[in-house]
Amino acid sequence: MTALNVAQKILLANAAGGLKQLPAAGQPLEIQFTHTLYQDATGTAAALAFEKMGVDRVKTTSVIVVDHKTLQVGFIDADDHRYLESFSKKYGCWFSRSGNGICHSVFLQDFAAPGKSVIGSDSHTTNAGGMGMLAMGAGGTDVSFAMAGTSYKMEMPEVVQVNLTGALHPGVLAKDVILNVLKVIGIKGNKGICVEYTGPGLKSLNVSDRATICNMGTEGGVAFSIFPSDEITQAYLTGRNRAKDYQPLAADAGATYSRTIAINLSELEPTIALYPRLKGMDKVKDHAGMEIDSVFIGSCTNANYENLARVGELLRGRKVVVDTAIAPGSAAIARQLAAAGYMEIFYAAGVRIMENACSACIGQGFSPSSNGVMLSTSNRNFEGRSGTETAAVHLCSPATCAASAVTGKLTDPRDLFGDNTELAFKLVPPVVDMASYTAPLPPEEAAKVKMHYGPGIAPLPNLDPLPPKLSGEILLKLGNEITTDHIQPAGKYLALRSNADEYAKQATFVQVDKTFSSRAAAVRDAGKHGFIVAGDGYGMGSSREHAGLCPRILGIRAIVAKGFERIHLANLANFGIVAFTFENPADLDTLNQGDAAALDTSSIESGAAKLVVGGREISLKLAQGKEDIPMIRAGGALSLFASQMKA
Ligand code: MIC
Ligand code: SF4
Repeated sequence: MTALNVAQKILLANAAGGLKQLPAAGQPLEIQFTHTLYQDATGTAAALAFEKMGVDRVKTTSVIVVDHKTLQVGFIDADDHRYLESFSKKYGCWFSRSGNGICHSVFLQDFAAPGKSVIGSDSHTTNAGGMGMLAMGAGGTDVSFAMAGTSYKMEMPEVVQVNLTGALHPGVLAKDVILNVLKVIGIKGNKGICVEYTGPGLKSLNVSDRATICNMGTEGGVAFSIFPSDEITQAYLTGRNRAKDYQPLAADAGATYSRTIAINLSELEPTIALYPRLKGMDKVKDHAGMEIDSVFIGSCTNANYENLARVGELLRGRKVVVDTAIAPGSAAIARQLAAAGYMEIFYAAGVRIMENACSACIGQGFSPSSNGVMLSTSNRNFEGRSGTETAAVHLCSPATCAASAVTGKLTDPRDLFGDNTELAFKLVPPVVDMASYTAPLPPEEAAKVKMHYGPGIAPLPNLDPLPPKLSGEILLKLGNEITTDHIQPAGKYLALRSNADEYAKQATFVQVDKTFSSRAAAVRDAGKHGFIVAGDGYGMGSSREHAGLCPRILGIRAIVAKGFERIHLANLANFGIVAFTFENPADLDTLNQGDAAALDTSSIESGAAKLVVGGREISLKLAQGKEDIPMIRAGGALSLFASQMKA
């Protein structure tokens, strides 16, 4: 029998239909997920899609968490929460209400289990890979189909090994590890790979550290990251009264990988990812002294007990000199911090304690000032994400953030506290409180639940089939690394997630070109079709399917780019937008916004098509899989589903 690595083992264990042997890398593979996760920003649209599927009860362990839209200025957020709560009760899910914590933090602590699999409507669902779980992010429609019991189609990834040796020095944290891994793999073009962590260095990383590392693998665009499940995993689960969920998971002797990256933890230093889009990944000491205006310590990446307790030790008896906020990852973490005395230290240091939610990570409060410089422990620093377009947000570890909050300048924590400062912190028992969730109702009770639809919740639009001939104009020409925050920004627009028409009208590409949505709607209303052309890395970042749905509502039927990121490419197919790459990437230079363009879609099954611009033919390659074509032709996943139901 072939020796398997951990990634291959977990894929095989969760493959649909009792598969005996995995396909070669790049070949189709279907996964039957055991768990699913929705959060409130993507969850309403996903739940509306689930309701259209006519299934009475979810087929997976399904967890729904309110964590993104918790500002509740006006009725819209609260209505969405109520809708999700009623959905959760009606269809048999676990519900975690506002304040209970960030979806990935609560999922890790109370639901993630080694050997199992989760697909979530949030790109950082990968966090649970730290528990030896197959954990992937996807668009909400894909998650809803998985909840309804359908297998998820993906390509068998190549498995890249990151072999860890040595041990981290005090003041160097898991965040520094992943920033250094990202420095090697880059932030785009990794859609066909997954990452497996191996080596003697594993022993110095606890489950929270491992989750931090898997969480931010998403920033590299990899399908998922995974750690083995060992005695450290077992101790974590036992501490949370979940010893029965433990199962060991290790690579077979002689398992092979497509590539190996060697990281010696002892050589790593505090690292900073500069604004925007994780530029730099430099040593903190190379930028030490940079003036800062504010510090945010939170997010699903590293707002865990161990990291925040270390922050507590760094702040003990000190005062912060810049506006500093801490948002614990969950109520359980906040209560553990309180029990250990760290909440008192935070308040005494002058820190603002925020809700146990996404908070400033997604521009839901604590936006920096104009031209401000913020240090943040979160995982993304896309343009405008903080809510302040002119501000720069640099990403670093909680230790670097805490040291810098005390000095008011970017500071290597070892400079403030000494190279040998053991960041030992107080360990108190974790807080386990399953009563903080609403557990799935028994079917008889679930059947009686009445759904709550607030006035801000609009049904999903019906999407028409792809015409055989597209003809219209290039509405937008874009460069490289267009993120989903460029396409469909969050921040103050998050409230519109439950009303896709309005979200499209007000927000699509608003940061790039304020005229886009009205120009696109005019082309659409004239019976023509809009095209977008772009560089490499199109659609990086979030799993938000509105970045596919809203452009589609505005009449975009085809996008041509030098390269696409994985989740977004699937979202485009789910909403009936056909995606192509250039046969010759230099052709992008010859195209301009406003050019009249036409495209014959009648034979895209061949994998090729021509974009006709000013009499010239530009050769294109289909970026989506051929198996996606029926869905794209039908107008999207739900349109295809509806037509199959009728047949
Ligand atoms: C993010 O971190 O960008 C988000 C907000 O959590 C998104 C989901 C969303 O857009 O609602 C993600 O990571 O997928
Ligand atoms: Fe929430 Fe930020 Fe994590 Fe996204 S990255 S789930 S916004 S904390």
